[in-house]
Amino acid sequence: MCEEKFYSVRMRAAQNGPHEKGGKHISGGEQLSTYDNLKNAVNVLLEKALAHSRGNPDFMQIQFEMIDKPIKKLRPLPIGTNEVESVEEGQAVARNLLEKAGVPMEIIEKAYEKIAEYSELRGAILFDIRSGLRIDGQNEKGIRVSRMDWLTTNFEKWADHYEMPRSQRVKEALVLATKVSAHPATVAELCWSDDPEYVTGYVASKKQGYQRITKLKEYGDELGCRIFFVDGLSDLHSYIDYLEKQPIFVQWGDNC
Ligand code: WAQ
Ligand code: MG
Repeated sequence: MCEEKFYSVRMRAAQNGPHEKGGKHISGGEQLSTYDNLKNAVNVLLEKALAHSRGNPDFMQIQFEMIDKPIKKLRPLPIGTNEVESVEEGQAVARNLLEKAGVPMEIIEKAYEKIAEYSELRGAILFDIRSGLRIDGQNEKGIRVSRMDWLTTNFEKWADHYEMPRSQRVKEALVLATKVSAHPATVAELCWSDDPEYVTGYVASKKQGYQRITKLKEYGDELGCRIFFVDGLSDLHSYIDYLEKQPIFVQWGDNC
């Protein structure tokens, strides 16, 4: 399996036209697949977008391409769950975790002031913790992290072991957080879904791992958030290249 060729499979779906023509983002997804599994990978992404709580898409693009670089393996970030009763309590926990991860409080406040403005994206915001400025320059698009996955059988073993739901969503979020936090310039990530029915979000960092917070927004709210707080970035272009292009497999345990 380790020597096999892999393909990056990506999907984006929107309503009222494609994203670049002002359509509403419905869903996106990325997988790594062997050639034999491509049909299945495309189907998983197709289904993810066709039955989506943000609405029915009228535009969808699914593409695959062979990966020419070796795939790096990463252990999943350690996981923790913070049970909270309210959005206020959840957001207080999130700010506290961000501060402990090394984001200064005034920068956290600055980022929060911008969250409503940033919440219609299909990607993530890069926020520099020195200047307190957004640095990705991608406007309504954001940066989409890609070329990453976790083999389902290995993920399910992990999920059973940690008594976590065997959910595609948890898998995708932990894969993304593991890839992003593995870069030396990433200080922390703050995320909650733009899907109206999903209110659990997280703060991830090298120091504290993947810290789930059970309520970061009200049920029914379609405004999501994904911010990568970065520090000491000498080369923005190579950071973005890592996020978009470096292939990563998350793997738990030591088989392979
Ligand atoms: N790269 C960059 N940004 C992304 C990506 C990606 N691959 N995927 C999603 N985003 C951004 C985009 O702006 C979305 O609107 C936003 O994040 C939310 O994405 O229980 O479901 O896929 O442990 O809706 C976290 C908690 C769930 C899971 C997060 O996000 C758990 C979630 P969604
Ligand atoms: Mg979503």
